[in-house]
Amino acid sequence: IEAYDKQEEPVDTQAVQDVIVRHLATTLVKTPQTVDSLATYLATAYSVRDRLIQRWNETQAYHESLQVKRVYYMSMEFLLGRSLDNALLALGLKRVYSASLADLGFCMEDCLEEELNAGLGNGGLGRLAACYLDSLATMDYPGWGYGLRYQYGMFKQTIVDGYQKEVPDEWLCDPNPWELPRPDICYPVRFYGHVTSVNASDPASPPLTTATGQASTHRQRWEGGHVIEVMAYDMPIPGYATNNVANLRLWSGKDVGLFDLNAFNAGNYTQALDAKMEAATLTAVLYPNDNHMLGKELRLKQEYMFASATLQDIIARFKQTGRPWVDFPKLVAIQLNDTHPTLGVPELQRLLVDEEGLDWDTAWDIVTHTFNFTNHTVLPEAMERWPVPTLEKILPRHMSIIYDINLFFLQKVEKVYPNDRGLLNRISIIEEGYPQQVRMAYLAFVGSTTVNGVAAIHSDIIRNTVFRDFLTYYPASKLVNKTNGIAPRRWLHQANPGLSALITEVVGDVSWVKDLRKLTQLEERIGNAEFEQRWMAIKHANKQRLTAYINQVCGIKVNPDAMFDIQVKRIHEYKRQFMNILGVIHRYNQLKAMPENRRQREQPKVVIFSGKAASGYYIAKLIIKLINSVAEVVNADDSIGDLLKVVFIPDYNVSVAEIIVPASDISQHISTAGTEASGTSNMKFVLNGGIILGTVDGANVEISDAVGHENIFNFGCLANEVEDFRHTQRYRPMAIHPALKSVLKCISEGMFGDPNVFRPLIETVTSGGDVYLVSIDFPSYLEALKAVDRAYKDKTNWVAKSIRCTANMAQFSSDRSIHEYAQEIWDIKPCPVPSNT
Ligand code: 26R
Repeated sequence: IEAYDKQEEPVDTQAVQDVIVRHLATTLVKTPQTVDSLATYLATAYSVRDRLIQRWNETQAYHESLQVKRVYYMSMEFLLGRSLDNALLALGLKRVYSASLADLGFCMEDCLEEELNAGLGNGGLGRLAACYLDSLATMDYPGWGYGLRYQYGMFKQTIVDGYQKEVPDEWLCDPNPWELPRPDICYPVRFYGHVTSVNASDPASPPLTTATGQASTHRQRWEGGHVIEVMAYDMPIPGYATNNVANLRLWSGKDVGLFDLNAFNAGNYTQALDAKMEAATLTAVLYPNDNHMLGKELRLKQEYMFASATLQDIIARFKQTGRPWVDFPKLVAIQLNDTHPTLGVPELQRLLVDEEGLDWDTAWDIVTHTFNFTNHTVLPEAMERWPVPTLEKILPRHMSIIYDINLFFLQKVEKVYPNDRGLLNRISIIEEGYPQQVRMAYLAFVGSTTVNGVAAIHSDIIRNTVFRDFLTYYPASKLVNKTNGIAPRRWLHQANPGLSALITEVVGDVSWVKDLRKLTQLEERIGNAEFEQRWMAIKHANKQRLTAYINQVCGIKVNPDAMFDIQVKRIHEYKRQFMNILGVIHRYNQLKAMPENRRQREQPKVVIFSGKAASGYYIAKLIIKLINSVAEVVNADDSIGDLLKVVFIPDYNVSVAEIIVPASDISQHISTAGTEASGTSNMKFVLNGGIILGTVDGANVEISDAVGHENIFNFGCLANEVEDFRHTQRYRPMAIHPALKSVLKCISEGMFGDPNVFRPLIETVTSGGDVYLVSIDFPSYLEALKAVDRAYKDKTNWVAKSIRCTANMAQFSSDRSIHEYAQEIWDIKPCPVPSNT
């Protein structure tokens, strides 16, 4: 790591330039006359990629030769963002490359800006998967990610007349240097068709004897329907200051796939072509809804093609080792990132029983010792359930396997709890009703060794709610907590170069990037006026960078000397951006009501929002409209000026977050207690010296414990009070607090434009049961905002808080999370790849 710090890599700028120029000329067919910044970016990326591919090959070959156990992180979403800057820093080549580009007459910053974001995810869950790959690679763990290569990732958001408009995300319109097409790695995936029992006299499938010497009785044949072909694309994921390069394998439906030969032979040419078309459609688009399940058949097909291709691939690799089937869990651990990849469970069972001829129990033992499952949400509407008739139609063999899994499971439970029909009903994987539904979380639970929540409070909640009954049968130790983390490489070293340099100076070298515990050394500098000055200067420079961005994309001029109060995340009722903007209206009214001399003593503030709403989420879209309408009125009010500005930054994504996160004075994480599983942006802001204003929810709780409760602003009712309040709200509407009443009145009297537009939004609080308890928490929220204003006045105290926050964030590094998963769930060990040079 020393070498990375001092840039002692044995590369000179001339060698780097030569490779870039060669790629410009040969790969991109550019002459000095035609070269532009896109070509420069691409040539630079190709030259970095050359190095990555070499290490990637060495890594895979090394791990294969040792037959080490690997983890496969299965996730329908990976929000990677950009790769070039990250790769340059990981390889210790940032400075050499900047100098080389400068020599060639190009600017590194412009070059980095050319890269499109890989936005193959919605929000928290997808970005977590990306941070986890970074940590796996950096800590030398043998690990791969598996996901889908959507043609269109998360939509681009534009704001038209204050409303969100969705624009397709054409992230693949430029060549993508970070993916390696693998036309040789393809698998067939079947849909529909029918199941027949295997005929012992059929020479095509002789009755296999099983590992226990008995003929498999569960073996079935699934045939007919149609078969599509799925192809792999690999993305190298570099570890920081190590030779290890992990792999992210993304599947894509092939538009030129297998012809459905049956249909073709029957003379039905167009039907045969349908299957080819469908394959391309399958991975065309990422479903942009998070925390709300839509029962779309195309989504189910995506989930299955993902599960099937991945499990076929893992099995093919396992077979190459020549090891017996019982060794499968000794070489393979699979993590299910929420329930989205859960069809992997019945798919592995099917492949082992039907294709490989193992008996049911041997196969099931392998399956349950291979999978583990992470739950990321408790919102009931986000729980995946698929109708039995749909599954029977599209995946008939899987439906019968799920029935059997459920039957054997319930039989075992019944032995322990005889005569408890209620219990059996409650924990059945199949939910009774019209139609019956398969509860995917239950299937994942039963199919896994270990199940985990993503923050301490969240794990406690799922222990006492969704999985409560399961823990009367399974040992309590089956459900564990693994608090989320964030990659310090991207979220501090890369996003905040100023602060990173200062920390490196304090620590003495850059080793903190791999060991965040070293940040505690910052505490010694608290009280050192010169250091505190520099700390604040860096924050100010980051606020200037954001100010320039806001001016560029919104055309709004804000004052970087004002307090920056930021809430950026998916727009959702449970995250309560609505409460935030109501607080803004309250502040505006108060300022307006003050005499001029009093007003000028108030703290100037910029309230910044950013985030996308699911395209079909009407209320969330109205929240965006309201924010923009309030912004329009407030920002145009000359009597208020810099005292209050409201900004909605369009198209929140990873790159935008990298600009926003380092620039907060305060950030808001104000979900109704018990609804935000963890949150990860809270960690990002605090790591960058931002203070947080938050409810007692998700990882806020552990962050408070780590940085000290005096350094965080908490408010609102507690998770265990929420149910009682909800009942009170729903059946005996409580008197609405006068402050809330008056801001709602402003909206409904037209202060922010046509009040009819906002009526459905207001009604969520006044007559819709106020499910997220805005009316309960609003008074304490206003108090907390006041406390923030007071504290911000005392700059010395504030900077001390800020330093203390950063200093105590070690436990929120994804390195810590991954280390725990590796030791306590996956049973994998670091396996550093020796250097060849
Ligand atoms: C459509 C449906 C199946 C669906 C539900 C939920 C699709 C996507 C989601 C996303 C959820 C699971 C998600 O992103 N959850 C977030 O996970 C983060 C990482 O653990 C947490 O920090 C965050 O609190 C949680 O909301």
